[in-house]
Amino acid sequence: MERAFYVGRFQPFHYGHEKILKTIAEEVDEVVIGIGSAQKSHSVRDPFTAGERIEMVLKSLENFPIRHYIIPLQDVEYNALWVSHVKSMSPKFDVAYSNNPLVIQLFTEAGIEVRRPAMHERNIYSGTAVRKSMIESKNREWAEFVPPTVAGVVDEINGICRIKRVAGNDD
Ligand code: NMN
Repeated sequence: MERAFYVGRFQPFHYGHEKILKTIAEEVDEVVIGIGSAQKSHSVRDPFTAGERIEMVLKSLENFPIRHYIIPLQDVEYNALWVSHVKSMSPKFDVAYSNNPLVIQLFTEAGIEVRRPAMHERNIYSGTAVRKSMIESKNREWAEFVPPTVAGVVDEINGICRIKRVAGNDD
């Protein structure tokens, strides 16, 4: 039985994340999904709360073929302590999946195997691009980058209005 760990901010959860999770599901038996920077919300870079992001991920993985745990992970001030923090919050895992250079460095130094999942059309399916589209879009262009379940959560919480306001672009 092999269990993986995959952390992201999921601001918001988009098709790029879904693709990576499908790859992970082909390679391991279980995955722990860490909702990173859980304490952050209501900013342009981090518009959604940990609870909202948990709902986005959970609803999008309804038919996901392997067991998955979703855990919120607050940031810690000391990068050197982050892996210990993650280990204390997560079910035990055998391998981490990440393309984030800092995450790769910290896990590698801690002796944890890191696999780098292939990224699918990185420039299109990136959180930054989706958030930019949310701020600028007039006709729900952003909704093309996320599963319908995520668009549903964003609508329910009036998320577009929120991100436009915090970006100062709500006129
Ligand atoms: O690649 P993204 O989507 O940004 O996700 C990585 C997550 O891991 C972020 O939430 C980041 O804050 C988190 N992280 C936190 C620390 C820390 O708290 N010192 C270190 C490395 C990664």
